[in-house]
Amino acid sequence: MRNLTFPHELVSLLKRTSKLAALTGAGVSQESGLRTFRDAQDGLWKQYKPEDLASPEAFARDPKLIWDWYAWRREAVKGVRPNPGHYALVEIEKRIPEFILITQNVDGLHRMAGNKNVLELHGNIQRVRCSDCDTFAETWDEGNEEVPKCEECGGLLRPDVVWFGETLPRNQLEASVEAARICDVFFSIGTSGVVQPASSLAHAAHNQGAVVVEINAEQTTLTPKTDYFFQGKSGEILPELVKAVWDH
Ligand code: BJW
Ligand code: ZN
Repeated sequence: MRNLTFPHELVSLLKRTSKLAALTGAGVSQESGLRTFRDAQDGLWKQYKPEDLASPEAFARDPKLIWDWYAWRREAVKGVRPNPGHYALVEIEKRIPEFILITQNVDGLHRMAGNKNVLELHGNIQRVRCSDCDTFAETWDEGNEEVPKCEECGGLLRPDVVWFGETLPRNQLEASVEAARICDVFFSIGTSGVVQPASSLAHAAHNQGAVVVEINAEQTTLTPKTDYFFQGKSGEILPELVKAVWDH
């Protein structure tokens, strides 16, 4: 692992800051072995673009295809564990009085790692609900030839995630907007920042005067607006940052 040094002003700011909001994306789970959303897909799913599968139109056109894609991803998520980046965010939550973790990830790894104050903006892949009446399903028959149906109304079951063109869970979005509005420091970690409205949170935080810190393997459209940009893996940079700020 590289030996990272962090600017003194950032270390000193993080020591005294009381309001920090962190937005995470698929890059944070990459080191747990999950593909990022915009990475090329594997195996059976190589021929599809994820953007073309994550929509109500795609589900209406071919519900079985979409159900199978999510069933495959649910299996992939079951076998993975949080990585050092997730655990570093747990350490940060313990040290910052008003810490809020806003995630676009549907994999549940932040809660598994131990973060408490988590807003899941795009839902959770392990939950399944009816596409007609919204009733949650506790169990369903995965091995069926057809998409499993709702016990209440017979509607098709679907993952409880937010697809393109759908609105985000209202309470989670409102709390995220408020966190971006009042925070002193905003972290954007492992997200390409191409999906609205999540990506506008960092810009809102920047516009209200928060210090914006980005950690990403690549530069993004947010990078020019950040106060600090650290290029690399969040599973390496976040633990080093925690050490530099609080382990002295
Ligand atoms: C690492 C790393 C390591 C890798 N360490 N870093 C035109 C203009 C503006 C907006 C729109 C528009 N047309 C339509 C819209 C709205 C649309 C939108 O934003 N579209 C854009 C793509 C153009 N948004 C919506 O529809 C949203 N709803 C909405 O706006 O409602 C109001 C409305 C309704 C109707 C009409 C219009 C408005 C809903 C968005 C829902 C997104 N859902 C998904 C799928 C969830 C379920 C699933 O997982 O299948 O959420 S899409 C997908 O993208 C997923 C992710 O959460 C989200 C963000 O992706 P993320 O996390 O950033 O991943 P990647 O892969 O893009 O990036 C990974 C990053 O990690 C990269 O930068 C790497 O470099 C980095 N990295 N390894 C650190 N180890
Ligand atoms: Zn139903």
